[in-house]
Amino acid sequence: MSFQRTAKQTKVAGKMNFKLSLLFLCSFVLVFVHGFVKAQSNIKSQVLSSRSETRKHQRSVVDVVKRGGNGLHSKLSMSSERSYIMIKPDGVQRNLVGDIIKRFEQKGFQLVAMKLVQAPEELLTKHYEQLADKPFFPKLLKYMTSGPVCAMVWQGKEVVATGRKMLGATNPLQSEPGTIRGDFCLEVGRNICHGSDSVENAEREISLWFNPSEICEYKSCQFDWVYE
Ligand code: DAT
Ligand code: MG
Repeated sequence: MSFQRTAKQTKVAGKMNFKLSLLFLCSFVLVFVHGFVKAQSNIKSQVLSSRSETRKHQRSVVDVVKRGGNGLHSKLSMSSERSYIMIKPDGVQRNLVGDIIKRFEQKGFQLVAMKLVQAPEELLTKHYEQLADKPFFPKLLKYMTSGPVCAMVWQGKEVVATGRKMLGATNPLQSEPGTIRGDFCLEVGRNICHGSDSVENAEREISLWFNPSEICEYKSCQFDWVYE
């Protein structure tokens, strides 16, 4: 028996090898293509599901804000109360504008409008219309028109009631130390600062002293550090 291949046998073996290699290559290509297509579809479904999660999250945030569920809506509405605060002519002349503004700023209130005004008598008569029949009214008008006032609108949670506490009593001698009138003045006719006494009066006074276009609307960068 001879172990040497004939030429014909070698040719047949060569053809077989070629076919096997081709088969192997085709299977390899098939496996590769299958894996690639599967990976692509996985990525696509992941992207789609993350998009739908994002949409779901956005919808739920909007719903929550609409309902006021996470407090954002209520946070915005409770922080939108406004008060008319006015530094009277003696406060301006005594360079107390900065000290008074500082107290409101430090408390966390937001300044939304401010201007110096040499107020005409008619405007002050309207502003103090509830005191028109008081004996001190003419003196009050003379004092309030004796120089410029610093007219301001401050905004924030319960700013009207809190602003009144920060001002102190009408008579400075009865104002607690630590309040503006308690710290800076002595006489009722020189009590340096005005603050609205109710939310309704605040809106009335703001509309007397300011045009709507003079009042700014902006989100303070401190907002989320002042309100929880
Ligand atoms: P407040 O400014 O504390 O709201 P108010 O509205 O009763 O007090 O009076 C407005 C201003 O009028 C007050 O800041 C100072 C003056 N005033 C009030 N009572 C007075 C009085 N008895 N004598 C003199 N001026 C007075
Ligand atoms: Mg008053």
